[in-house]
Amino acid sequence: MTQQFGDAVNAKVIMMIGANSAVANPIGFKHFLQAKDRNGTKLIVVDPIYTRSAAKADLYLRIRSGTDIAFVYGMLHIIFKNGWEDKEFIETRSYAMDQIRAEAAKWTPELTSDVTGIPVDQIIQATTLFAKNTPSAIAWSLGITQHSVGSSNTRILPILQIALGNMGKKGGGLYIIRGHDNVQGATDMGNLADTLSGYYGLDDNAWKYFATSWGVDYEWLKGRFFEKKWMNEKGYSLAKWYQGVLQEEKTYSSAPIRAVWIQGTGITSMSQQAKIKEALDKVDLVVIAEPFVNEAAVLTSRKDNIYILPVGTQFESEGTVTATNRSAQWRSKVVEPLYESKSDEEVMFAFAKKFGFYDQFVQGMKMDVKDGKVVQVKNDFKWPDDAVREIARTIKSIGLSGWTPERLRSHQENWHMFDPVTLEGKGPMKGQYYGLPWPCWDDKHPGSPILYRRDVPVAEGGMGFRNRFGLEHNGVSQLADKSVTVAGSKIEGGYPQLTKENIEKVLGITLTEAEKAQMGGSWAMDFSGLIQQKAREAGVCVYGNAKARTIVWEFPDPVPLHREPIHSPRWDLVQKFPTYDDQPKNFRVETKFKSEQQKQDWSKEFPIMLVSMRVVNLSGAGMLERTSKYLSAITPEMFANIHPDLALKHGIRDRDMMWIHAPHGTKIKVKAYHNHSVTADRICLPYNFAGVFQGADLSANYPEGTKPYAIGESSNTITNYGFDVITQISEFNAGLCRVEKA
Ligand SMILES: Nc1nc2c(c(=O)[nH]1)N[C@H]1C(S)=C(S)[C@@H](COP(=O)(O)OP(=O)(O)OC[C@H]3O[C@@H](n4cnc5c(=O)[nH]c(N)nc54)[C@H](O)[C@@H]3O)O[C@H]1N2
Ligand SMILES: Nc1nc2c(c(=O)[nH]1)N[C@H]1C(S)=C(S)[C@@H](COP(=O)(O)OP(=O)(O)OC[C@H]3O[C@@H](n4cnc5c(=O)[nH]c(N)nc54)[C@H](O)[C@@H]3O)O[C@H]1N2
Ligand SMILES: [Mo]
Repeated sequence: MTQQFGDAVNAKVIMMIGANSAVANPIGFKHFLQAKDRNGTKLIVVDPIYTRSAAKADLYLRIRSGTDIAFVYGMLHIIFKNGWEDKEFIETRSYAMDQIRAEAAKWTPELTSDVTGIPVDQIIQATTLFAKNTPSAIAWSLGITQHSVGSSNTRILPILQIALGNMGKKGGGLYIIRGHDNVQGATDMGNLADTLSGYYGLDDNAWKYFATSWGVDYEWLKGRFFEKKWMNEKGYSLAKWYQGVLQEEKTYSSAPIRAVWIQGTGITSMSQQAKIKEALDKVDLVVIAEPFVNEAAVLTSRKDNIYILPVGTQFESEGTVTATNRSAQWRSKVVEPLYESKSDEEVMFAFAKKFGFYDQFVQGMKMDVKDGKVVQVKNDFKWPDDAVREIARTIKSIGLSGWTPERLRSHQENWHMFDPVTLEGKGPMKGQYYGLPWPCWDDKHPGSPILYRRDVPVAEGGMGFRNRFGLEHNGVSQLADKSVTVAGSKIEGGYPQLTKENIEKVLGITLTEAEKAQMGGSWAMDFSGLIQQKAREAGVCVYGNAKARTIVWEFPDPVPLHREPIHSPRWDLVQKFPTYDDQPKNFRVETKFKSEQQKQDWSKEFPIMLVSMRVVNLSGAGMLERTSKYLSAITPEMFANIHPDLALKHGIRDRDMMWIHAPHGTKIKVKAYHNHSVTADRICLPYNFAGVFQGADLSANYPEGTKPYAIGESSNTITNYGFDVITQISEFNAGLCRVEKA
């Protein structure tokens, strides 16, 4: 997310595409409503469903699921044709827009309308409103990411903002709205199968850097792996871990997965529930460490070697979480963990002790930097303060270096001293933004509430685009043009990211021998902090001042392309816009694309589109809220929203039970709610239920006294097969089904 919510009042138009924040992020959505009220900001909503957010829109476009790339190209087509693009921005701060322009040329309003289902006049109206009233902003969430083309979706929207010069500005940018309260923090900390913490890549250099910061021997770390080569291999993703157990499709690992440890993540919220059940049944051991009974324990039929360990909630622990706008927030412990439960970190410490690596696990919290070297400075650690210090010392890639437990605590204790719209601190908090939104380069830096602003100095949160992809590509410089000087910078125009090797030349300085001896190889791996110090003195950003690239040459689609969903209702378009080739190795498993998409015309037997939604009273897999009498009373049963025309065609009356069948032979039995938010070609269902599986009530599987007030089918039993080619996120939001009266 490039902005922070308060900045919404500065936008003339906000286009919400693939998000329903009125339900999923009501507090964030309030900022958009305030922008409408206070500033006359226009809201465009693009969604296959007429959502509660759509109900607040000035303009609502009903898009066919999985066709956003086509839609945005349709917008770009009109923009380029009319010359509405920001030519200077494109020329001086972006790379390869000509290739985007060439693709956009194909997307006439007529073709765009045919593919997306949005009428031509609405495409023109929305584009005109959005492009002619800058700064305009985009908000997106899962309707964009949960597709086989999810990663391309997330590229085409920033490209639109670059084309319009809507980046690095108040009122512009991207609201990429994250999910749970700490999803941003969790990914920043490396809860990902394909990076180390702070998005450091899986390579020897990064491992060695972390080994140094953690005060452990690199050879010891290496020895934790079965073979060295696994160290730099992506792991299994949460979306497809079951394949590592079942080994039906080709997998890449030394052995099948034999045990699963589940701590703080849903299992019943993932697609392919039938496969997940099989995998849970098959492994040797299942451990679940959580405040509630994760319904994975209910889904499996196993009777032994399954353990549920009670863990405290957020109210029973202390530390930082990171919000969707990159701001950290200190969280205080309200009570000690209740009854026999333990905090998450205690469980992890006990785990490490049991498996013999506790000393190494906590060593990083006893280390600090002295004369540029990481050395042990104490014999014990204080949780969570020393964990925060370890993070600040290590994670330079996204600029967490300015974090200290003291700074973050003082923000939490002084909420009233921060401006709710700009996040600027007042009085004693002056010179800091609330939560030190990253990048926060050092302990004097205020944080960066809006990314890529060049009208403010780096020391006050400004920066150019990051120089991440080399100095040139196909003979073209990747550095920003001479005219793109960040305010207060000693260097005119673009410059590369700083390394020990180039820093003297780039900044025009001379290092002393002592400085050279202490300095790390690159800004992202410099424990001495000297690179940052020199950069600060020169008004320069350590990561460079580059062009934003609009093509990603290492991806299967360097230029984002529209590709039909794996299960598409338009067989004619499947031929014209086929998906990717099958991926023999996607993370650790074979993943089908074309072979699945083209096997047959799925839409003949399964003509109805399937879209996910959220309900305001339930969150995630829903167990937490379904154990509350009052919250479950709002949605006491699993349901699907279905248009009366479609329902009655199948003899299904309002509140009748119906079967929904998916292409792979799975089915769920749910209550039909006649509803006009959907059209007669699609149905929409919440994903927040579990406890019923393909018609079978699993009530008997709940440990005594733990059955929630509401149980129901998981929509993910019928989520179709399909995964993003880069991230492996499930195609939760596009699929096919058929319905039948139960
Ligand atoms: N069909 C469909 N499926 C989806 C989605 C969709 O849109 N459609 N959305 C997907 C998305 S974006 C997400 S994020 C997932 C979310 O789905 P889940 O990850 O299933 O979300 P939660 O139910 O919040 O699961 C978190 C679990 O953590 C436990 N927990 C809560 N607090 C703590 C704690 O402090 N410590 C520990 N150890 N445990 C705790 C809870 O008991 C709960 O069982 O679902 C995905 N699945
Ligand atoms: N009450 C509640 N709040 C939550 C959660 C919850 O479970 N319950 N979960 C939290 C989590 S983990 C997350 S990640 C966020 C998610 O936040 P949101 O993504 O805002 O939530 P969704 O309801 O999944 O909204 C996605 C919207 O995208 C639309 N959509 C589907 N396919 C497409 C498409 O191809 N194109 C376009 N343009 N739109 C499409 C859907 O119809 C839907 O309205 O919510 C968070 N907040
Ligand atoms: Mo999420």
